[in-house]
Amino acid sequence: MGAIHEPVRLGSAACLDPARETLSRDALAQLQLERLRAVLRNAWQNVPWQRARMQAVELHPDAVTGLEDLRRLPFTVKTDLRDHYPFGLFARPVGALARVHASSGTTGKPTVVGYTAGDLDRWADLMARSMYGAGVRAGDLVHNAYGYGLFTGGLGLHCGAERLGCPVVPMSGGGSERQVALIMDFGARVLCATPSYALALAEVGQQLGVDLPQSRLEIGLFGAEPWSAAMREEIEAGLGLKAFDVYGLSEIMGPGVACACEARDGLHGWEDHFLFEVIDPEDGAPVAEGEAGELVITTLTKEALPMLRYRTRDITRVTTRPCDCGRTHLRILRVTGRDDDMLIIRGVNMYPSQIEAVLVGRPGLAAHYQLVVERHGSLDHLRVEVEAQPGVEPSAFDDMSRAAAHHIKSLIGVTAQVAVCAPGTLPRSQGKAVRVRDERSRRDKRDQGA
Ligand code: DLL
Repeated sequence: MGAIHEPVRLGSAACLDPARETLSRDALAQLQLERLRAVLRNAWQNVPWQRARMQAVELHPDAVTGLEDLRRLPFTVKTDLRDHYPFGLFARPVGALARVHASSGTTGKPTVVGYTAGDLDRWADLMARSMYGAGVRAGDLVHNAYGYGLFTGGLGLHCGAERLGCPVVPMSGGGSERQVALIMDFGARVLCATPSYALALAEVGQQLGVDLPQSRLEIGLFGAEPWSAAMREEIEAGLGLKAFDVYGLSEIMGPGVACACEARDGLHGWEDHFLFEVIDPEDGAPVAEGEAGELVITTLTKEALPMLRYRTRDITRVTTRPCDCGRTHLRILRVTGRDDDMLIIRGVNMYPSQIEAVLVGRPGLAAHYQLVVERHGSLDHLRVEVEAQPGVEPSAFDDMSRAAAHHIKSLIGVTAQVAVCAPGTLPRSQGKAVRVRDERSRRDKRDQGA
């Protein structure tokens, strides 16, 4: 648990929608089955590609008798959306949509997602439910520093806050000095941002001599990228608030698919709207509850873009154990990284977040870091660049580097060269942080004369 410990309110009193949020597991499964049939019918009737896939495994929506029938369907992956760019997997004509969003992706075409008015309505409800679970209440001023635009973060949090009855300051990312000034002047109680941008705001506050921990901020809703427990403590100390993890992805809805409650022991995944599976990423087989694997999500109520067994690439564990808060919906434990972010350094598999967990909080080191993967001859080489905290003597950098490399080796098993650098030298994020600089492909391109 983080730096701030507070008693947890027990029971359903702290739910926005207690009837739904505390349904028995049996009642939830029954509701899921009814909704699964409806979403399969929607896909069958309106998305020819989906119907063909159902026909191929002889799964007619009306013949579904149990949730396990879904397992007969193949997975959906991101490239399926790209292959049907822009609207080929939509179950509604473009004219019937209320909004589109898209995620940029690093290569090729963006992934485009669409919403009916009903989808937006349910999204706002779920986002409001998530925020309420984290302690946000009607009337709280919400400073929203997630990017507005095609990214789902800005508008997702915005509409959820409005649905809850909260006034919103629609800042978007960037312009950090102004953000700090307005947090102080307006007296926001809630900050919404990526964890890396929240940390950047804390730093700018310090540089400006503004005492952000003394501001009226009390709650932070941070997500859209992996972040460690150590990072949470840094952010809480730097901003003087309690930090909550919020998870989601555009293909499924956007933010608010899952969110931490006041117990902060995992993120409740809203099972009345989504069906969660965890699979072995290698062979697609289900893993036992509590085991790490790839999260697969089926939307149960999406009209415009029903997603069946979508492989998120996110690695996590889930539990259906009762939560202290009284909610019955399963909990997704911290998402430690994406399958496709995994690095293999001389045969050792690792995620950038593991390095973060080792480095952040070590004496003298700041929470600003970047991983650089290079190729030395035929071998991959990992260099970790991490900033020293302001005030640390540069003469101490070498010893700090050696100590950090030793800890990385003993805790993760990876040999890394650590370069402790001066404060302020690494790039700061305004949204999702870029944690890995892969210099291998650059070298390859140079070699090919590109
Ligand atoms: O990042 C939606 C979002 C916005 C979530 C604001 C939370 C807050 P995408 O841009 O489609 O959507 O990226 C989705 O981001 O598959 C994860 O890999 C990662 N991600 C999202 N939330 C978390 C989190 C938004 N809390 C991808 N922890 C997902 C770790 C997260 N990773």
